[in-house]
Order: sequence, then C-alpha cells, then structure tokens
Amino acid sequence: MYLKRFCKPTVREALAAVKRELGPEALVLSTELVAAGGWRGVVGARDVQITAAVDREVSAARPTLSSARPAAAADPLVARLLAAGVDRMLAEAVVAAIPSGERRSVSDRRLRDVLGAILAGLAAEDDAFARVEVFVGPPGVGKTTTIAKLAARERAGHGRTVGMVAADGFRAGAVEQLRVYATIIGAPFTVARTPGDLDRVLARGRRPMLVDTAGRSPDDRAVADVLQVLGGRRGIRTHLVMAADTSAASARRILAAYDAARPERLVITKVDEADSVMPLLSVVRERGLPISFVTNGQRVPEDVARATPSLLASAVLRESSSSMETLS
Ligand SMILES: Nc1nc2c(ncn2[C@@H]2O[C@H](COP(=O)(O)OP(=O)(O)OP(=O)(O)O)[C@@H](O)[C@H]2O)c(=O)[nH]1
Ligand SMILES: [Mg+2]
Repeated sequence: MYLKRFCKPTVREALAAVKRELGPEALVLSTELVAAGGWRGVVGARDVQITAAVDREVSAARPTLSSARPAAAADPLVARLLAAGVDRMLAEAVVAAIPSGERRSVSDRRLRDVLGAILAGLAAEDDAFARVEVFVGPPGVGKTTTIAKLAARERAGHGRTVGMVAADGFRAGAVEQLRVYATIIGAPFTVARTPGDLDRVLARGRRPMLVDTAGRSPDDRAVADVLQVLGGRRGIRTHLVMAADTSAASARRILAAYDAARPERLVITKVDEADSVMPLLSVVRERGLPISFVTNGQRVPEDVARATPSLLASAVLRESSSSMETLS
C-alpha cells in the first residue's frame, strides 16, 4: 500500500490532487485542518490535509508515511465520512448506527439522516421567539445582519412585527446599520444608550424584541453593563453568535469570554464561507449548547434558517445549502 499526504486550501482541491496523483481508486484515510504553509499560515489560514492510500507497490521515490492510521482504511464508510469532513468520533458513531449489511451501498441521503439523528440534540428547534432575544458575540460575525434577517422574515412570512433594539448606543455606525434595516422592514426601532435605557425598553415592550449588541470584548465595561441588565431579567434568551469556520481553540476561548452572558443558544453564521463547521460543532457538542439559527450568506432575509437536525447534517457534509430556504 502506498500512502501520501496532500495539503491544499480546500477539500475540493485536495481531493482533486489525490485523484490526479493516485488515481480514482485511491482511498482517503483521514482529513484534517492544519496551519497553512508560508505567509498564509502566518495570517492564520488553514489548509486541508488529506492522507490517501492506493493499493500498489511502493516505489523508491515515494516512501511510505509511517504515521498514517491504517485503522481508518479498515472501514471504507468511515473513510468516506472523513473525506466529507466529518470528524473521526462522529464518523464512527454514524457507521455504528448503520447495520453492517447496509454499509456497502449506503446512499448520501441515508448518511445525512443518520448524521442528523446523531446531531438532533443540538438543534434547538424553538417554535417561537422569547419576549427578548439577545445576540452577543465577537466583532463582525453577523449579529446585526442575522437580526435583520429574522425581523424581515417574521414580517414577510408571518405578518408579525418584532421590535429591534440597538443596545450598543456607544457606536454610532452600528446603530445606523440596524436603524436602516428597521426602516426598510417597518419594525419599531429603539436605541438604548445606557443600561438604564435598556432596562426601561425591556420592561415596556410586549412584542418580541431582538436586541443587538456591540461586537466587543465582554470585559469591556459598557458591554459588561449591558450583560448585567440582561442577566437580571426574566424571559430573555441570549444567543452567542459564531462564524462557522471558527477553530476549536477559538470556539473554546469565545465560549469562556461570553460565559457571563449566559448564552442559551448558539447561532452559526457564514456557513457559505467555511470549509468545515466540524471543529466548531465538536466543541458545541462537548458543551451541549443548542443551535438556534444557521446563516449561509449575506442576503437579507433569505440566508437564515432555524437549525434542524437535517440542516446541521447538511452543513457538516458541506452539501449545497440552497436547500436552506425550504428547511427554514
Ligand atoms: N458570507 C456571509 N456573510 C455574512 C453572513 N452573515 C453576515 N455576513 C456579513 O458579515 C459582515 C458583518 O456582518 P454584521 O451583521 O455587521 O456583523 P456584526 O456581528 O453585527 O458586527 P459588529 O456589530 O461590528 O460586531 C457583513 O458584511 C455581512 O453581510 C453569512 O451568513 N455569510
Ligand atoms: Mg453589528
């Protein structure tokens, strides 16, 4: 057996290189995200590293890699799931759930269903908005855009109006962005410039309110004040927003940083831009934090959906997310 590693910016390119060099019968043994080489690595980019094998004589020019894990080759279905970007633990769980007699000819659809069933506990599947839904998270992950998508959908799809609240009054630009959306959508819009303001707004409103916060460190005094007001009220559901391509280490750091906000839900954004949501999902599985919404593009309001088991499975398997609208 001849083994070789391929490092490319995307899974697609890595698989193409495997095919080109080893031929179509090559077997993928493992897929991992590794730091990219050269300047891309310096700026934090990651490559996909695929270890593949082909059943032929080892030539002198192509030494065997001693570190490859032969166990994966033992089950072609595990290898197929690893190649699709699923992590090893999950891949093994999926395979264990499929009777051995069926494993040879299992369809993509069946794999997605089994994976969905395993991930089902992660889909929050809330059926309505809480009276106050707050969105917190690092800068630029898509908090404001997600709120706009949700408010616009509620208006267009159900004829219901939800209020939009900018709790980050200390940043003029961010407030204006939400105000413009609120005007277009026709949603009531309030700016809470101080924690006292926010307290009054939350006490007053009866319809569901979507509260936007600044993408700043939760250690920031102003953010901490906002979180304190929110933490003291009932009927509030806090969503931590993270981008789909967040690494496992960053996800752990962000979860720790936003612990004070007591997030009860996770929103995963920018699935369309991510090579893999697997590192983030692995951490979320450890924590058992239910996922409320998934976003997969910049379009308001189209590119958002409530997380369902099948949507999460599709995101892991990097299936076309065009099915998102029908799933929401
Ligand atoms: N490709 C893609 N882009 C997205 C998605 N969601 C949001 N964006 C883009 O990400 C950028 C930042 O979005 P915002 O909604 O302003 O992010 P934010 O978290 O409110 O940012 P701050 O308020 O600065 O912390 C915008 O250009 C959005 O269009 C998504 O699902 N996919
Ligand atoms: Mg914002």
